[in-house]
Amino acid sequence: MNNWRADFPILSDERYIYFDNAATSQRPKQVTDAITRFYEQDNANPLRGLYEWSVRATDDYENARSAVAEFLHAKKAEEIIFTRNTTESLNLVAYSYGLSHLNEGDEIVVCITEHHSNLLPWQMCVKKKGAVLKFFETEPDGTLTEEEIRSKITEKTKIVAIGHVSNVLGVTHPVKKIAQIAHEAGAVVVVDGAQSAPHIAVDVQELGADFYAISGHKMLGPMGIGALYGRMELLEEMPPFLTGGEMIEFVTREDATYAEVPHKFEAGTVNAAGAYGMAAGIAYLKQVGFDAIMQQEEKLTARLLAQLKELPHITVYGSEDPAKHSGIVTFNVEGCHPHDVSSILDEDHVCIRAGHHCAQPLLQYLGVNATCRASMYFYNTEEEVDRFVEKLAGVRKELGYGS
Ligand code: 7TS
Repeated sequence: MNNWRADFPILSDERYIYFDNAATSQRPKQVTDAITRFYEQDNANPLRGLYEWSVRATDDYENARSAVAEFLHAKKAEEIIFTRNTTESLNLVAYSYGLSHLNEGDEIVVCITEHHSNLLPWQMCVKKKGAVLKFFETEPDGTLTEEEIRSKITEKTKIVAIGHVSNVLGVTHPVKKIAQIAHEAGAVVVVDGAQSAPHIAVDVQELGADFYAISGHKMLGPMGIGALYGRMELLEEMPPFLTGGEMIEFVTREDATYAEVPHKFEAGTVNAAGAYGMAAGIAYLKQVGFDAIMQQEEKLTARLLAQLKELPHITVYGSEDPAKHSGIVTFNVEGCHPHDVSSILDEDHVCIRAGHHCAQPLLQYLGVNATCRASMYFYNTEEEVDRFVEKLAGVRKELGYGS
């Protein structure tokens, strides 16, 4: 497994332990080379020029769309809209679908584990349309029961917006079951796939997702490119989110008709190099394979959980089962603020995330203000886990505790 590391130039400095992969992954050379190749060989404004370079740039961009469609198992490439990231994808759904379909008293259901990106857009809909926001509440280990799902989805539910994998607990929510129950109630299902797409094979048709949002930068691709899958029947009847160049069919002084899906949702010059780089990241992930990714993450998580159990003063959040973490381990060190823990670890070149992880309602639910989070990916090693725990074991002493 570790031979993959050689493709990641930033990981060649062995002093560093990068355990903040849930914030953003690292990129293999294949991805940065692809971006360079686009700019050095095919660069022109895509979708508008009638000359060779522009045609090549357009092909790169549209082939990337097909690659994302295949990756998510969408029925058609046109069901993929390129955005900047998961946040923009979810805002697109909220502004375009949400505002045009919600009425006063309609219910939107999210989960208590949501990242703010899959919460604030729905709060906006609630404020603008007089809709009502409801929350699935999880078991202490982060799992969701069918009983809880059924108790929150009613005939008033119009949208169920669910994060597939929690960025704090790493737990995978039962999206297929949620979609089945939501569809029976006549609601659409919006899935925040920011933390799932890098770790597990996603099939939007099999899951029954109506919308599925992902970020390129969390799955080996560049920053500034993400995607939204939407079911074609829904996308076709939705109004545009942003307006301007490239998303029109015909414009008069007073009015405009819009381009077909997906271009209706891609106003302005697109991030073709980003899309091309994202496709290179997807090609790389395919080479590694999700079975191998999950296996390595589970192995590392099991090792980390076992060692943390042996350390005094550590509280771990989430499941005891290493298979239910997607490589994410969230914890606290008794008596130490997570920011202090992270800063002390940084002196040893250990990179973890500390704070509220943009999931404040979840932290309130867990009864904490902040936590530390180590998030591992397939290129991390058991040696790094051991070294990380060794460094962590010294943190309390650094802060003046006897042990
Ligand atoms: N949804 C989830 C579940 C996330 O974890 C994140 C980012 C987002 C949405 C937003 O993604 P973006 O690409 O639009 O920014 N999560 C994190 C994190 O856990 N640490 O830094 C960013």
